[in-house]
Amino acid sequence: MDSNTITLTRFFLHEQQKFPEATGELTQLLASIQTAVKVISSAVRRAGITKLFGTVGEQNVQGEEVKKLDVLANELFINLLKSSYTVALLISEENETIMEVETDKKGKYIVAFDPLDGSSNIDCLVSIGSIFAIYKKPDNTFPTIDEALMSGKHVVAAGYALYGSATMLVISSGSGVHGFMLDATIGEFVLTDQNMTIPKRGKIYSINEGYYHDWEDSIREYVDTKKDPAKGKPYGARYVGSMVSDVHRTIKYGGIFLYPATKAAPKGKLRLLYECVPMAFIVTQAGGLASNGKIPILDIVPTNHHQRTPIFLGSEEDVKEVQDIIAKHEKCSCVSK
Ligand code: P6P
Repeated sequence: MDSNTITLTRFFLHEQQKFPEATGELTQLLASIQTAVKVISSAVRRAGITKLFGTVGEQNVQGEEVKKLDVLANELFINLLKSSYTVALLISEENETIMEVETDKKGKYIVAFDPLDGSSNIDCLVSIGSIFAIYKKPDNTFPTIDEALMSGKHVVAAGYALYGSATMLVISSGSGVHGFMLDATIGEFVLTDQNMTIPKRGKIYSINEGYYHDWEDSIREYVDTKKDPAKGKPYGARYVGSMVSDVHRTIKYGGIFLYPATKAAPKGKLRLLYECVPMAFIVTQAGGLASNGKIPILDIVPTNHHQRTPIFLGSEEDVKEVQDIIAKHEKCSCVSK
């Protein structure tokens, strides 16, 4: 433990000095999120002992079985965000409606979050995560419920926590992507990966091949080329089934993560505001690309706070390759009409 350790809070206090107009509220908000993640990390690692595995016997707005840890994580995010005095509106994967913070605690930010993503993996000890995006109106006024739906262009910061072999927070506030490992001996997130950048091309593709026969022809063609030695050295296949794990590996090693539309999920499965936008913001800040197959994820203007979207994100050249195949099939289908 050196005497000059850069903790997460110290790092963002320094970052905010670059902006004379900074009020310190974003740093205050990130500190609250950090606390929620520390408690969730502890709960996840002790879930088996404290009987926090299993379900609560209800379904959430997404129609998914609610796990006990989902409830705890969601309540932690809500309580800590509200008590940060920086947030006006909360959008949670676990809550059907948008939550408005009471007036005396209100701030200028909107936080959209998935408090515990990948919860189907909890009971078998596979890595899971928390994902968040922080939005703000250009004029810094407090948003009303009617102003809650903003595109990724209004994101001021985003991040994810990975509860894996270590607990790591990866955050961007628009000046690069930075990774902080939780040092449980001192209860602090310490800077370990400054300015994370994604390789221009990778050697891994990440998709749930169980839906192969459900995909569009373009996606089948893309995945087939990744396996075909005649088209170049085949890629490796990796798929955890927890978005945070699959995206973190993609940033670290390069390659592409794909969750396309399927017959079961014609608009894709992953949610725009609190899964795809935060991951797209981070991957873009790391020098990669994130699109719905046609336009950047960050350009999509939401019409519903739980809406879903197909997503293709990762190394620039890999995402461009799948976009080109999608465009080719679109062109062919237009011609054949
Ligand atoms: P599938 C987890 O349930 C999740 O929301 C993401 O974390 C993950 O990327 C995706 O769903 C996995 O979905 O259909 O492959 O099981």
